[in-house]
Amino acid sequence: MKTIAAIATAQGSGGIGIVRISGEKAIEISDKVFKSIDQNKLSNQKGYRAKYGYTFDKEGKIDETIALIFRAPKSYTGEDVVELSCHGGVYITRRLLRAVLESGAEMAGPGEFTKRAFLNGKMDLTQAESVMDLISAKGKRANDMALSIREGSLVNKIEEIKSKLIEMTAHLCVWADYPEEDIQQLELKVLKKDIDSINNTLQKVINNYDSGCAIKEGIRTVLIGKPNVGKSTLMNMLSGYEKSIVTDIPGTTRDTIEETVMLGDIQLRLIDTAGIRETENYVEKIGVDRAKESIISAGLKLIVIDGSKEIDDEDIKILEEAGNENSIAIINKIDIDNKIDKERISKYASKVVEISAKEKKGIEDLKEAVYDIIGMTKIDASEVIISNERQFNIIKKAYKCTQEADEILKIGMTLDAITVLLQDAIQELMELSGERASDKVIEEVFSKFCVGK
Ligand SMILES: Nc1nc2c(ncn2[C@@H]2O[C@H](COP(=O)(O)OP(=O)(O)OP(=O)(O)O)[C@@H](O)[C@H]2O)c(=O)[nH]1
Ligand SMILES: [Mg+2]
Repeated sequence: MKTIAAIATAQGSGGIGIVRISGEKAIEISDKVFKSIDQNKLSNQKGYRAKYGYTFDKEGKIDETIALIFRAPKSYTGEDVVELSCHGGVYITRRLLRAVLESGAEMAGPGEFTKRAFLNGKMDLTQAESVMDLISAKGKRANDMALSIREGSLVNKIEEIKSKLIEMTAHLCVWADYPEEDIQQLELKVLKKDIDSINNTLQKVINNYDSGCAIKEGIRTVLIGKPNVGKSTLMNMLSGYEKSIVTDIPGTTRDTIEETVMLGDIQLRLIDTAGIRETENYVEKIGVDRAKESIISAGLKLIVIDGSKEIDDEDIKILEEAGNENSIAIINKIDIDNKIDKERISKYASKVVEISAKEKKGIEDLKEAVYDIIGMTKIDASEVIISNERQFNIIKKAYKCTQEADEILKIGMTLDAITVLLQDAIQELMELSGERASDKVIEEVFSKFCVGK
């Protein structure tokens, strides 16, 4: 396989920039561009050694550089790898990469380092996919979720299920040689129990998918309510700075304003909107329409009500418009007064919380309500959470097979049919880990990566 190279660090100014080289000739090529100050060649070094020196091209010295050597198979890709760390400037790293390419390496494609790691058995496909998720994680939960899959939580669970399925189909094949009367009831009971347990595990992974997506991508969350109830104050409080203009003039916010904020370790893609009311003002009217439209695509709706005043028909109308699914009624300004009965409005929303956006009170309750709605509180730390559509679809297909096997077993159909279904489930799970994935699937997975990863 050809030796590949790419800039592994972000394109921009930074303390350090790394050019990564992987392949049979990685060390030989590095020796052409790198001179250690002790004159020792990299090819004479063992793995896991770092050397200090300079990199050069035809025009002369490029920069001070540290060369880090990994020897196959003990490297990220499983091949010989050299990482040349120079100062992190766009020009320097590009010049160094050019020198490396001119010395015999070829430019790496998107995700090619990780793809090689996969092809060389350093990781399975789910672990490879988690690398991108780790890089793009924006909060602790997303970080934990990706790292757990990177460390093998998903592949291990799938391996466990697969081994069980293989054992079961092997048994079934043996039984197939005998008349069914000979199969002991007890054995059928064990079979049923095993299928049930597999179904449970797969179903849990499927059920947690939405939470996984919410953790990874953030939840599109809309802030709605009458004018002047404190939507923008809440937005600013959550984002930690004055993103939205706050005044005591009703109708201050005229357009939708978006900001990504963290609530606990969950990311919300928060949208502040114009206060909803009947208005003759042309510009405000457009804003009100936009506010109403934003409700449709929101995964979470925060309806803010001014608690220092009696609730009125307009508040109720907005609550009704938002609906009582994935919605939180927020009674704000409780530092002044709370004239609103929590119970009375509980039927309009999934949750009701009382806060003071101005005095930053009640935010814990808000966080809990959000966690409850997206199912975070139900997730056990030991469970595998996925946020990847490919994985989700495969697990769903495998589940369909095992579930059908369960049904067939219940109605006492032939064991042959069960064997076929369990074998199908095994095939699906092999696609998940990449053992049986087609080139097209593999291409697709790595095409989403950036160059250098
Ligand atoms: N006492 C008190 N005042 C608040 C609180 N939240 C907001 N306010 C005040 O209420 C007024 C309106 O706040 P905004 O955040 O602009 O309200 P809004 O819902 O965005 O209003 P529009 O953009 O006009 O729809 C401002 O004077 C805020 O300081 C609160 O928790 N307590
Ligand atoms: Mg506002």
